Amino acid sequence: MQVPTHIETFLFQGLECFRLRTGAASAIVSRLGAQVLSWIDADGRQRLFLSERAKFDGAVAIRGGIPVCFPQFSGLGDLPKHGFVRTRLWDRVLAPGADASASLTLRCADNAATRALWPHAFEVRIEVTLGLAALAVGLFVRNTDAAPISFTGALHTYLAVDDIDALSLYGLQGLTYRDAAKGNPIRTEGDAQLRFAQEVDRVYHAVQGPLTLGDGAHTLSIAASGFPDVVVWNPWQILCRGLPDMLPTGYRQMVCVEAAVAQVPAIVAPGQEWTGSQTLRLA
Ligand code: TA6
Repeated sequence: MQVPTHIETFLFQGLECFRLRTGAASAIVSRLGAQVLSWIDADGRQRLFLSERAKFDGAVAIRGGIPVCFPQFSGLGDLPKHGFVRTRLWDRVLAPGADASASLTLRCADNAATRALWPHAFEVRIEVTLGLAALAVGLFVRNTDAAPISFTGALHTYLAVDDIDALSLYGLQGLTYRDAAKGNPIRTEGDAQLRFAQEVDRVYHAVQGPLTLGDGAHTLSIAASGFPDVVVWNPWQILCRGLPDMLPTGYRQMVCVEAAVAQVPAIVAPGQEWTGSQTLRLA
């Protein structure tokens, strides 16, 4: 059966956005940051967290959805935290029949402002594909410079959570991780399920298989390719109170499970392209 797909442009929170529809599922992607801001599944359930206090003025990154962190993950270098493309206006890459597609591609490239911070020529693209029961986001990093480029980054996915006390993340047991919430020691995950009862900020290395997020009756499979690391973040109560763009109780409604290049930077030769993706699938 052919599933109807459609893309339209519209204003959301004053931002130029695209709405993708595949059957009864829909997603919203902002030109600002090429950020997915909403994914509503075919049952009408919102799967991404977007803070009620998120700022949409472009001065700071939008708190929620799927921010694109590039060319630096977090504070792993001298650039602004999480790089500089979260507050860039990206352009749509239009192909014939694009408005009847289930996929949207946005691009941004170096300019004088990025070269002042990071002296490299590059082009990055984000491709968002909405399926009936899945959302996939691809990141493509093309080196348009004459010398190799090296970057870290992430798809900083904020997932909506019903009950943080009942939440479990499966699939990390046996992996080493850097515990950023505890002063960065390297540990090995001993538990089959990660539960949330305090601040969690961990970079898991060499993640192979898909992870499973159990949220009461709702289960999500989280798979990645190309990205070697997975970052799991929940600020919990005290840090959350210090975030001006979060409700004090916002940490109870979200968890970030991020596809990342963090431990070892990716190196892209001139003229080459690096590709990574994250797929969220209803399970
Ligand atoms: O990915 C986890 C993390 O690096 C945390 O340390 C936390 O700071 C979070 O990202 C949010 O960063 P942001 O710059 O968006 O406030």
